[in-house]
Amino acid sequence: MLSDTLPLAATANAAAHEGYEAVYSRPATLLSTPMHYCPGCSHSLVHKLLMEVIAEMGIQEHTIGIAPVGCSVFAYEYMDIDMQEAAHGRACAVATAVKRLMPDRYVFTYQGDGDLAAIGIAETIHAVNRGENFLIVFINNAVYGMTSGQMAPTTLSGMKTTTSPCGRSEALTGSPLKIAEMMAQLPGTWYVTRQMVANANAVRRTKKALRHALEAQQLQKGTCLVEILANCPSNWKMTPVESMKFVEETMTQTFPLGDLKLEGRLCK
Ligand SMILES: Cc1ncc(C[n+]2csc(CCOP(=O)(O)OP(=O)(O)O)c2C)c(N)n1
Ligand code: SF4
Repeated sequence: MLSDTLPLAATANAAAHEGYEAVYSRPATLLSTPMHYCPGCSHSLVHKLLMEVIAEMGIQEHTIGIAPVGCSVFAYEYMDIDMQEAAHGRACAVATAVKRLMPDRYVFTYQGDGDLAAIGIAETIHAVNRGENFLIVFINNAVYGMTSGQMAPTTLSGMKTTTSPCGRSEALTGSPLKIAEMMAQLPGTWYVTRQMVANANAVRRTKKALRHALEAQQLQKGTCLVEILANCPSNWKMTPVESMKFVEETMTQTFPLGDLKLEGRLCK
């Protein structure tokens, strides 16, 4: 049976292969607006996962997302939920206000590493330290994507960026900031995990983590943070396939995957 929600192109394609069942469809929470992301960019995949979770939980009318400044600045054009734009780095401050004013809503921020770990690090730490009851979706692609690939706090040691053309030097700029590890140390966090979307299993685990984090909001026990290792093929100057391989084989060396805090307790 073909889904009514399938876009025309997919329907036509499936119809051309009679006898086959269409298994992929767009969740009702994800608008059909063409996305502006570069081909192969993780942002679009994470948008889809997040929207699938919200659709599956039946909380479309009860969720408010806070959009960042960065490549995902137009997230509100794609997610069919209530959304509020925040100034660069201020998503956690805005989310604090939204959640406190409307405690019955599911609230999440969606932030890149420039947004969360650089300009917004103060807002993030203080919101988490207060144990604000929302979800932070942290997209770590190791660079400032939107502004053409400058070094971010999470840039890997030795990684070349437009502002570290010879490779990031720890002596000059410190070591990559491990946001998930830092946040897990704060008593305000309830659930902290690091995932990626570089292969099918990892995609499934990321979706599970997002669902777990949103469900945890009902408990009102504190902040949940899902860090997702992402690619930026355009600024890394790699093909999408090469960039996903880089995430899987190189980024995970600096940023190990897995849960760091479960039910308010450190895992490792
Ligand atoms: C107050 C302020 N400072 C700087 C900028 C410029 N700026 C826009 S996006 C961005 C970095 C975005 O990088 P990141 O958060 O990692 O997201 P990505 O684009 O990689 O998804 C910067 C510095 C801005 N828009 N506002
Ligand atoms: S510049 Fe990088 S992060 Fe931004 S859309 Fe392109 S690939 Fe994605």
